[in-house]
Amino acid sequence: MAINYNERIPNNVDLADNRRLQRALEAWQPEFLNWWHELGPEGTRNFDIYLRTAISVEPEGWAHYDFVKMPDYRWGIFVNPEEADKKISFGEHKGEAVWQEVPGEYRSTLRRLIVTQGDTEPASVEQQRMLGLTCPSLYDLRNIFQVNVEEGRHLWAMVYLLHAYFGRDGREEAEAMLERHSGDPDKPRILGAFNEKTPDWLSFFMFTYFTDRDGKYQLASLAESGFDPLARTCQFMLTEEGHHMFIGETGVGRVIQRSCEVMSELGTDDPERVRAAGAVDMPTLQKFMNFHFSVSLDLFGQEASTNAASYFNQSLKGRFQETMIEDDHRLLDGIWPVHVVRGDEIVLEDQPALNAVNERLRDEYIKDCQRGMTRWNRHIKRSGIDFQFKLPHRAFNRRIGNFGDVQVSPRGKILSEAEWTRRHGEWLPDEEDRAFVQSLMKRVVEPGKIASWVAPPARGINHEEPSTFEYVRFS
Ligand code: BYC
Ligand code: FE
Ligand code: FE
Repeated sequence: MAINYNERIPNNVDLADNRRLQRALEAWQPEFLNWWHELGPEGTRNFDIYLRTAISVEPEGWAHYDFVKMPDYRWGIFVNPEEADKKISFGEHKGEAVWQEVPGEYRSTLRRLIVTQGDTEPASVEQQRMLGLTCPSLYDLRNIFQVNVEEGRHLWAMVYLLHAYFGRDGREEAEAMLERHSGDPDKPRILGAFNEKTPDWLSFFMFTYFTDRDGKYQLASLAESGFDPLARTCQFMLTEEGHHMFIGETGVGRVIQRSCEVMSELGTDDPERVRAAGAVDMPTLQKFMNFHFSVSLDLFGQEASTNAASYFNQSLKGRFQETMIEDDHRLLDGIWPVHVVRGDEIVLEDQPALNAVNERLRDEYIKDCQRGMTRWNRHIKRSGIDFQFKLPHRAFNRRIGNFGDVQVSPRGKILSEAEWTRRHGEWLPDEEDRAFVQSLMKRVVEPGKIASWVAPPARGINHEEPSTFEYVRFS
């Protein structure tokens, strides 16, 4: 299953054998490139960047590392191979052969899922487009480009499905992907988090830790789909996703490490003095975590969702690692504990598992967020600093679902509007915090040099030495 790079659109889906589809995608390609030039990474023309490119979909050896001149990156369409005799693993169609074509009755539902997934990919590129101008090091500059080109490729992945399986409506949806824009008041991106700003590198690291991780869980659920082309597409996207979350975890980790070093050198944790030394104080980091975690929790949808129940029943979107779960995979009479507001308290209540599919996925996600945070906390402890980060309560700062119209503290206490107004600045970054973080954003591009607020990476990309390697060459 090697990928053919001799064609205009690199692919492993035999595009050359389907002239109509090939022509349709070749007509979309220049629109994508226009979008990339206008709303992709700012000021990167002619940068020579050390990037990985997919060369096969085999788990081993799928990636090739080399310098790529920025506009010449080759976005392609890569799908995992079909498995012989693969069966649908959940929902009404459990046990039937997976579908290689779209079942007529699920056409609009599937299209909507694919459009929602696809919409997030270019949205994130738009959100991050100015960050190259203030990169903390060449290593980080290279990493953000890597994420951006791969999110661009994820858009290609969804656009391929739309063109290949949804005819004219699919082509129209593919065009609309380039017409909605992050934060656009008239044509915003579909999901909330993708209309927020990513104005600085701390936000970028938080985004790749918390929001790309929603990508992992959503893609994993779609990778279970009875519609096999979607499942196989998402399986390959997940291979790329690991590195995005790695950038998030190590990025936030390096910021924390630098703050710990500064606190040890100064012999104080006084936030003002940490800031004066050019590092980010721990309370500010906690506020950024609170923000990105809560905004990402909204991406899982409502706790009780008939949409999610239908997706599951119709065998279109499964649960995380569906085949590893030991139950009937139908959820006919299962229950799931769900957080709900009762009076002035938040309590756990058993609800039908079928309606709680979103909440169950959110539960998995929260556990996963906690794992990286535990690793950060371990490093803090080891460096002798008396501080531990904590995930806020899942009801904190939510817009969607059971907690969308109550105000809740990070510890899970329901607050009056007045108390929220008075106190939210303790929990979420305020303008002054954001202005401070922005003041740290200075471009550093000498090989091996690094900004004041972040520690150097422990390891380089593809075993290259981070202190000398020129990850990006400017010409
Ligand atoms: N913002 O029944 P509900 C990624 C809407 S990230 C705005 O709970 P459902 C990436 C909802 O659409 C992964 N609106 O909805 C990461 C619905 O609208 P209607 C992206 C929202 O469908 C970083 C209504 O509220 N992939 O890949 O069960 C960088 C009722 O809600 C939001 C996917 O999302 C929101 N946050 O669940 C790059 C997978 N939440 O019907 C990339 C595909 C809900 O009233 N999407 N609404 O008009 C889905 O599976 C589902 O659409 C959702 C929502 C899980 C998002
Ligand atoms: Fe993605
Ligand atoms: Fe990603």
